[in-house]
Amino acid sequence: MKHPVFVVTGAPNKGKSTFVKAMTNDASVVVGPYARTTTKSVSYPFELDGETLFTLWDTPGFENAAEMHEVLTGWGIQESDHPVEILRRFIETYEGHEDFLFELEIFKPVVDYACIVYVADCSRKFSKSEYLREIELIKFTRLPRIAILNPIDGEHHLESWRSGLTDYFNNIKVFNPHKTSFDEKLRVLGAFSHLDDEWEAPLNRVIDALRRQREKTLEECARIIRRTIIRVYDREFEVPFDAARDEGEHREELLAQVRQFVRSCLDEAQKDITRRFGLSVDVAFEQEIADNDLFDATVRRKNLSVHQRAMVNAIVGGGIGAALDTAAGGLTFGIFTASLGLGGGALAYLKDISPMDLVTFGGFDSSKEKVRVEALHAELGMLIINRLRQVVAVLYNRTAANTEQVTIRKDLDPTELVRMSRLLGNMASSSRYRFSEKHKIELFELIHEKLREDRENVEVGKPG
Ligand SMILES: Nc1nc2c(ncn2[C@@H]2O[C@H](COP(=O)(O)OP(=O)(O)O)[C@@H](O)[C@H]2O)c(=O)[nH]1
Ligand SMILES: [Mg+2]
Repeated sequence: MKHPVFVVTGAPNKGKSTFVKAMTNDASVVVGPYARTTTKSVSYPFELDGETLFTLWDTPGFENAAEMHEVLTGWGIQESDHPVEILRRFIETYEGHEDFLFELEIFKPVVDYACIVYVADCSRKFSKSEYLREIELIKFTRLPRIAILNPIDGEHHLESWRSGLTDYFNNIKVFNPHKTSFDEKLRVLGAFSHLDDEWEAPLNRVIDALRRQREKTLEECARIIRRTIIRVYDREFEVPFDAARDEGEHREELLAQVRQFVRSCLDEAQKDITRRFGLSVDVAFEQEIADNDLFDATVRRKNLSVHQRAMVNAIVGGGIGAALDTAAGGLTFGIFTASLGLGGGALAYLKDISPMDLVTFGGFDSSKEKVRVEALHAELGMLIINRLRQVVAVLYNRTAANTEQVTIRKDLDPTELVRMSRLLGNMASSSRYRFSEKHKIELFELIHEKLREDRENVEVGKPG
């Protein structure tokens, strides 16, 4: 069976190419700030396991829709004529004719049966004189057709576009390819699937496959994050004792080692995660996920709230353990924050945090040959999880077209914090825990659960 074909059209510079890029995730789609960036129609097949499931055509914008419309109506079309046949005739007649270069590019892929996707910018005024001819041409084909309203600078004229287009299209969807979350993309595919009965099955397959692929990817990401934590906790750091240097200098050197190692582990995990999402590894990351030095105070603050840090340290330190045991079941965030606000943990955070406090150093004994790191703190594991959660949330919602900021709205709740802190505390301090199957599974489950929850709780676009 022939797979579904969508020809993306519209006036110049309305985000047609950006739409194609977002839907296919194909980085090679050319998007430009000037009209006429696209001059030839190009097809972008969407493949899965080597099979093409649908094709999107990126086309140049309309240039001479009014004249084309005039020619067609001048031909005195009969009701019995099939519009696609008339289009064929038009293409044959005007092949190579420079008045209709772009119109021919648009309609050539249409005549083998396709759905027409009309992209318009609903932040600009809907003007009949400007757009009527092109939408009439689209209606003339009697092919399935859908309008995508792209709010490039906001939805100011959404309603006038809706009412202007409603008689011409089978469906109208608002979709901003710059800010699309993964789920919205599936929503558009869902709308596509309703345009033609025969397309429902293949497009549902695409949607199912994308969903399943995402589930699998999240599971893999949870494994990558777990592996990163175990790797970091399991690493031993030591430097030879040097009588000419004091304790502080030895510690600095050890800290530099840990810092470097954690950073390289994070870089590697990030690359690995990026690959799982099928994006290229050299995708330009914005600041929010670019800085992997978790020992830097600013980066650290961004990845662990005052509240979380206080909790992790209080729980691991056993300070308020018993109280938390009973509290974890039903306490709200507010009460938690308030009670901890009085405790040492939160206050300590408000003072300057030091990279040294993520590491416990071994004793400084001049008779020993080496100075070593005794343990890394649970807080470091928490920082790694939060940092990589952010990476996953960004990539989950990233398409080749979308470079917007992604914010995770909901954080760990108290119960999760307690469980995670306890587990990390145990794993950080003993290899017995680190390598116990039971604890490894528990860590995986906690991370996986969080990743699945995060995707419902993200905001795509500049906050506020
Ligand atoms: N801010 C913003 N810019 C967009 C959006 N969609 C497209 N653009 C920009 O508009 C310009 C034209 O986009 P393009 O896809 O090449 O338009 P086309 O000529 O219709 O193919 C490019 O500079 C895009 O980056 C959007 O949703 N938001
Ligand atoms: Mg274009």
